[in-house]
Amino acid sequence: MCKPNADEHSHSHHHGNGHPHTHDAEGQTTRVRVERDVLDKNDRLAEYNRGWLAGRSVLALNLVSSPGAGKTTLLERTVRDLAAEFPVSVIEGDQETDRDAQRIRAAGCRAIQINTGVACHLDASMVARALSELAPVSGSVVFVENVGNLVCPALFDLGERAKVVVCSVPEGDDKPLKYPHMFRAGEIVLLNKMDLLAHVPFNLDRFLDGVRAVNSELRVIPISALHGDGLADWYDWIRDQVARPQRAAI
Ligand SMILES: Nc1nc2c(ncn2[C@@H]2O[C@H](COP(=O)(O)OP(=O)(O)O)[C@@H](O)[C@H]2O)c(=O)[nH]1
Ligand SMILES: [Mg+2]
Repeated sequence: MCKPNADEHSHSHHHGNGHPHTHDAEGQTTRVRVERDVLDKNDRLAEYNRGWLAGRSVLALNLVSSPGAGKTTLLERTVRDLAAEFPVSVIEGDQETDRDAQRIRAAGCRAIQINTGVACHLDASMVARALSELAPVSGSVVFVENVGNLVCPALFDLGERAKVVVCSVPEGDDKPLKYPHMFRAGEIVLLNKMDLLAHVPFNLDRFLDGVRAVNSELRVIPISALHGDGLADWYDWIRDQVARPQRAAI
C-alpha cells in the first residue's frame, strides 16, 4: 500500500535500490497492523463523510486515473455542460500546485485544491475538511479528482457514491489486468481519448475483455473529453445517480 503513513512506524529499510524491505516476522506483523489501522481509520471517516453527504442530499463522485488520462479536461467540460441542471463543485487532489483548481474555476465552477505532498492518494479526512470548507448546497454534485495513479486511490474510500475510473487510449489496453483492484473498486469506466484510436496501438476488444475478466459488472463508456464524443452517456449516468436516493449512514 501507499507508503507515507504506514512506513513511519514499520521496521523497513532501504538497500539502496529504492525498495524498502522488512526482514523479520515481527516487523512484517507491525507493518501489516499499521496498514490495517490506517485503512480502518479511513473507513470510519469515509462513513462519516457518507452520512454528511446523505444528510445534505449531495452526490459525490471520485474520479481516479493515471496521471494525464484526462480527468481535469473531462471535468472542465462536464461542469460547463451540467451547471444549468444542478449546482456543481469540485475538490481537486494533486501532490503540488493548484493548477487543476484554477482550470476548474476558469470553467466557472467552485473548486478547492488539496495538496497531498508525499501522499499518492486523497484520504477521507482530507475530503472531510474540503467538504466543510466547500459547503456544497443541497441537491448538488461534488466531483473529487483524485491524485493520478491507478494503485493507492483504489484502497481509500472517501465516502463517495462511486469511483469513476478514467482510462485513456494511449495508456494501452492492458491496464485492467495489470491494476485489477482499481477496476474492482470502480462502478464505471470512461475510456477517454477515443479520437486517438487510429494513431496508437490499442485493441478495444482486448481492453473490454480485460475489464470483464476483473469486474463483469463494470460499464465502459468510450469518450473524447477533448471533442465531446460519448459525453451524453456520461451525463445520463450522472443524472441517474442524482435521481437515486442517497444511502444513509450506518
Ligand atoms: N487527444 C486527446 N487529448 C486529451 C483528451 N482529454 C485530455 N486530453 C489531453 O491529455 C492531457 C492531460 O489531460 P488532463 O485533463 O490534464 O489529465 P489529468 O491528469 O487526468 O487531469 C492534456 O494535454 C489534455 O489536453 C482527449 O479526449 N483527447
Ligand atoms: Mg488533473
